[in-house]
Parts: sequence; structure tokens; C-alpha cells
Amino acid sequence: MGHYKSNVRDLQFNLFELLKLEEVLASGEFGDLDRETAEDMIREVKNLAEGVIAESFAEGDRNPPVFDPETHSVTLPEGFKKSYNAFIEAGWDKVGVDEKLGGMPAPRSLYWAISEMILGANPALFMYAAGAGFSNIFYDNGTDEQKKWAAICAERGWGATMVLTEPDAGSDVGAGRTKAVEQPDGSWHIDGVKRFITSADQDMTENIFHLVLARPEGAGPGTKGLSLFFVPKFHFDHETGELGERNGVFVTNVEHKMGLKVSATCEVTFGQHGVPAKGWLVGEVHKGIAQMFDVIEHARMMVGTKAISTLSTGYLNALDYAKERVQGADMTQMTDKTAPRVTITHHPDVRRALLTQKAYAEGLRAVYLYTASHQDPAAAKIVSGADAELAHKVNDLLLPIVKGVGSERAYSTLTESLQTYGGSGFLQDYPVEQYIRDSKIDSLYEGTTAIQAQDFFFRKIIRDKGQALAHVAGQIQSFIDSEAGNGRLKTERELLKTALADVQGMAATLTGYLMGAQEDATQLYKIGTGSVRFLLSVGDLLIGWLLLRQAEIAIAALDGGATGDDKSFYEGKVAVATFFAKNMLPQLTATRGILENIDNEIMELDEAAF
Ligand code: ST9
Ligand code: FAD
Repeated sequence: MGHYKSNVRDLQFNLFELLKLEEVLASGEFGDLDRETAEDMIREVKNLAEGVIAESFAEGDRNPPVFDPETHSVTLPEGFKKSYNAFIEAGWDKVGVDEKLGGMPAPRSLYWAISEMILGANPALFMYAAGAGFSNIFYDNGTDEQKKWAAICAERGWGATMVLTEPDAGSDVGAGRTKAVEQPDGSWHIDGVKRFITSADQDMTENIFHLVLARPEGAGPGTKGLSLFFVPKFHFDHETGELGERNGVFVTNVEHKMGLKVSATCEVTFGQHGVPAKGWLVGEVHKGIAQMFDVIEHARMMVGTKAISTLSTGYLNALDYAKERVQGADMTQMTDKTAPRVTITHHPDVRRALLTQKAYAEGLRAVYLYTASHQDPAAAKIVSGADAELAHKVNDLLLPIVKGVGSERAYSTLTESLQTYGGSGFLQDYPVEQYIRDSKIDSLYEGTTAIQAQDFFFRKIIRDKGQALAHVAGQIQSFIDSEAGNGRLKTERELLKTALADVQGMAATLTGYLMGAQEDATQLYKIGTGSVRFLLSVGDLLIGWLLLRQAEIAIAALDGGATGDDKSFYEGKVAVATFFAKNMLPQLTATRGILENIDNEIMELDEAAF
């Protein structure tokens, strides 16, 4: 048995019992795909993920990619290549990709459910295998001629990267200095150094294409002055795809990292080794940042799902360990030195830790799948009644929650998984220490949590005039007002009601600071100080709500006579929802008070006093 433990039962529960995927499939939007086929796909990916894909997880960590500065090339460990090939050969990289590119359409909820298992088993593999998805985005943004290139990229299984970051342009992408100079033949020469570029070289695909942000000569400052360029590692025949000369884009360093080591993080130098780095303007339009955000939105969803998946397998591993590990007596017999020793699942604090892990793993899974359901208009209509325009806005609203809350809660809760193992958790004999190291990156790349929190408040709430937030809040309110739980969730619905009022109070407080900033710009600091707490609070509200909706379904199933494994599953659903409502939601009241009383003292403090 490998390290990765999937949770297929919970995936199926979310997809079919909570999010009505069967109805979505019946809408005809996804061709012949029906429930049976979707379930087969989930089962097949589970077997692959738990088997050959998970197999090289530790090997990739202990034998990271080797960089050869002479040839500017990166070599990956053999075991990892075997896992990668198994995934590609089975064609899973094409799920969710346009049929014109050899893909297979699927609802986004199903696509992300499948992706969860790959991301939990071997996250770097998913990223190396994203070439077909990138081709799809290139296709959507490209000229008619470039659409043909995109088809070649997908068909020949080329790798792909997203290239934004520079040494002096991290969160502040608009500070990028890499420049682009137009050539008489209509192509461009790219000149500059990018850093931290994921998958920028490897020895698994014949070619790699880079989607690069660079500033055309004479273009204005900031992100709006950046354009997007298609820069292949090898030139190729634009009709046949046959490879030609090496292009002047070279990996010049590979970073040594805390975790996710098998994912090569590269410095990439353009046009500085005697060969021009030739690129083509994507879509022949100067809309670089908007086009790149098409990639970023997927990547943010991917990062959140990766974090959540890692927490889930961390929890399930810790649970198995806790069921076996015998230590100490039952607390009620703690003074009796001869009392029988029990497994640690008998200790209240271990139970608290396990339910905390279960709540965040399963609650966040529901959040990302609910979000994914708003990526397909047909699904959104069924899941929340949103029309296509509103569905788009709801997805936009929830992406920083999936990414920001997913990564922060997964990382902090994984320490509970490790703690459950006691000292053994600190050893490489168990996967949890690697999970923690591998998942720390999730709160950093694709926009740090501070960036997610500002995006959430300024763009997704204020700029949206609160429309998407009001829609989701309306859904929560209807649940509060309902008779959900057949009389058994009354206390929990009251707790949810308070949590919703707390979050609405927080939103009003932050909006008040924003209005105050028209008179006194320093009021903005208060938003900056409070926005991450606000983001996490909205995340808790959504988790609490979705867990309670799951509990309502579970109660009905139990009342309907569920037995055996199903009975235990549904009892777990009710218990975890109740636990979250009673133990986590009340904390939002304190956070609301903190936000209401924020002052600017920390901004007035002399730097020397820190
Ligand atoms: C990175 C990669 O970290 C890590 C892992 C890579 C793994 C690769 C594998 C990925 C797989 C997934 C892909 C598969 C594809 C599958 C496809 C299947 C079909 N939403 O607010 P302004 C735009 S990469 C949308 O003024 P500033 C918008 O156009 C590095 N658009 O910003 C806007 O114009 P307008 C990641 C948004 O102050 C314009 O930007 N680095 C959004 O100029 C300007 O907006 C980062 O993420 C949005 N939320 O710049 C950087 N926001 O307003 C983090 C902005 O007219 N920093 N736009 O609409 C930020 O995000 C900053 O806030 C900033 C600020 C750069 C946007
Ligand atoms: P900085 O921007 O310097 O941030 C430092 C700290 O300051 C953070 O805590 C941040 O939250 C805070 N901060 C910065 N600005 C603000 C602000 N305005 N308000 C509040 N707080 C702020 N990039 C790519 O382009 N392509 C890739 O494939 C890619 N892969 C990566 C892989 C790895 C392993 C790593 C480590 C990074 C990768 N990145 C990639 C870059 C990544 O997206 C950046 O590291 C990230 O955007 C943060 O930038 P930075 O590291 O320069 O941190």
C-alpha cells in the first residue's frame, strides 16, 4: 500500500448527493457522459493514483531533479518518469480539454474531483502534465494560425509553463522588466531573466512551450503594459510539428527547496546566450495580463485543490495510525495503573484533532467542488440557481477562498495530522512530514494569502458590488430558514445564523474603512491588516454551511435506513458538521470584534521597534 489514501466515498457523496451531478450530466452538455461512466472514471483514477502515481512520491523527494548547467537541462528521477508516463499513456491529461485538441469534455466538478486524486498522490506530476490544458488556453486566446500550433502542442504532448515572476517582480508582477522587441517577420525577441518557473525543463517531453509575460519596447508601466508571448524551447514546423533548431530560452539554475522537490523550479534566461529567444504575441493583441489570468485562474484552483487533497490523505493516514497505536488508559481510569491500555482514538484530544482534520478536509473538499460547479453554467443553474453571468462571478468570488483558505487551513491542520502520530510523525517512515513540506508552497505561489485576501475584498466583493457574495449569502440564509435536519440541526443552524451575521458585519466594517479612506487614505491600512482574517472567516462560514447541508442529506439517509458502511459514513457526516458548528463557527464572533476595533498602531510603529 502506497502513501496516498483517496476518499472516493466522499467525492461521490459530494458529486452525486450534494451537487446533483447526475442531473447535470442529463442536461446533455457533456455528450454521452453518464453517472456510470463518471463513477468508472473516478474508480480508475483512484487505482492509478494510489498505485503507480503514488509510487514515486518519496523517491522524487529524496532524489530531486538534477540540473546540468553545461547543457541547461534538467533530468528527473526514473521512478517519477514511470509515474508520469502511466498517467499520460492512459490519456488522463486530456480530460476537460476541448475535443478539437483531442480532449474529452467533462463537468468541471468531475474534472477537479479526478484531479484531486492525482494532486494528492503526486502533485508535481499534475503540473508537468498540464501541457494539454495550457494548449487549451493558448487555443482559446490564439489567432487562427496559433490555434493550429496549440493543436500540435496538445497532440504531441508538449510540456508548458507560465512565466511571470522575476527577481524584482513577485507579487508585484507589473514591476517585470523582461522586454520584447518586434522583428520584421512579425515575431518578437524576448530578453530578460525570469525566476521560480515551474517545470521549465525536464526530460519527459520532446518540447516545452512557455507562456511569457514581457514588456514590448515603449509599452507603459505596470501589468497593463505587459504582453503575452508563446516561446517554444525548440522551434518547430508550424504545419507538421516537426522539431527544428533550439530557441534561445535556457534554464540557468534550479532551486533547492523545502518541499515539492521533484517539481523543478527554474531560473529561465531569455535571449542572453548568443541565440535570440523568439516568441509570438498571443492572439496578436496586447492584453497580456488578462490572458495570463486565464491560466492563473486554473492554477489557483489547482493549488487549492492540491492543498486540500494533501490534508485529506494526511488525515486518513493519521486516522489509520490512531486506530492501531496503543498508548495509555482510558481517561476515566487514569488513576488506575493496572487499567487496560487503549488505542489513542480513545483519548479526547486525539478525537478533537481527528475531527478537526476531518472537518477541514471534507469541508474544504465541498467548497472546491461547489466552486467547480459554478465553472459550468449548466451545473450552476442546478446547484444554486445562478445564471451564466452570476455563475462566473460566484466562481471568481470563491477562487481566493479555495486557494487562500485551502492552503492556509491545509498546512496548519496537517500539523494536527503529524501530531496524531506523536514522535513517529517526525520521521520519514510516514508520509506526513513530506506532506507538510510539500504543501507549504501552496500559500505562497500563485499569489500569497495576503494577495488572495486583497483580491477577495477589493475585486471580488467591492468591484462586484457584492453581487456574488449576496447570492452565496442568500443560499446560506435559505438553509438557516429551512427545516433542515428534521429537527436535529436546530442548534447548528442557530450557530450558522450567528456566523453569517458575523461575516456580514465584518464585510460592513471593512467597507466602512474603505469609505473612510476617501477622507483619510490611512484607513486602507485597516483593510490590509484585517483582510486575511476576513478571508479565513468567510472560508469557515462556507465550510460550516456545506458541512451542515451534507449533514441534512446524511440524516435523511439514516432515517431512510442506511446500514453498514453507509450508516457509519452518514453518522460521520452529522458528527463532523456538529463539531465544526460548535467548535469553529463561534470563533467568528471574536474575529468580528477584532476587525471592528482595528487601529493603525502597527503602521505607526517605528521600524526599529520591531
Ligand atoms: C505561479 C505558478 O506561481 C505556480 C505553480 C505553477 C503550476 C503550473 C501548472 C498549472 C496547472 C493549471 C493550469 C491548467 C490549465 C487547465 C485548463 C483546462 C481547460 N482575476 O488589480 P490590478 C487582471 S505563477 C482575473 O490593477 P495590478 C485583470 O486583467 C505566478 N483577472 O492588478 C486586471 O485588469 P482589470 C503567479 C485579474 O495592481 C489586471 O489584472 N503570480 C485578477 O496591476 C490588473 O489588475 C501571481 O499570482 C483576478 N483575480 O497587479 C501574482 N486580478 O482590472 C500575484 C487582476 O481592467 N499577484 N486581474 O480587469 C497578484 O495577483 C497581484 O494582485 C497583481 C497586481 C499582479 C494582479
Ligand atoms: P514577495 O512578493 O516578495 O512577497 C513577500 C511577502 O510580502 C509575502 O508574505 C507577501 O504576502 C507580502 N506582500 C508582498 N506584496 C504585498 C502587498 N502588496 N500587500 C500585502 N502583502 C504583500 N512564478 C511564475 O511566474 N511561474 C511559476 O511557474 C512559478 N512557480 C513557482 C514555484 C515555486 C516553488 C515558488 C517558490 C515560486 C514560484 N513562482 C512562479 C513565483 C511565485 O508566484 C512567487 O513567489 C509569489 O507570487 C510571491 O512572490 P515573491 O516570492 O517575490 O514574494
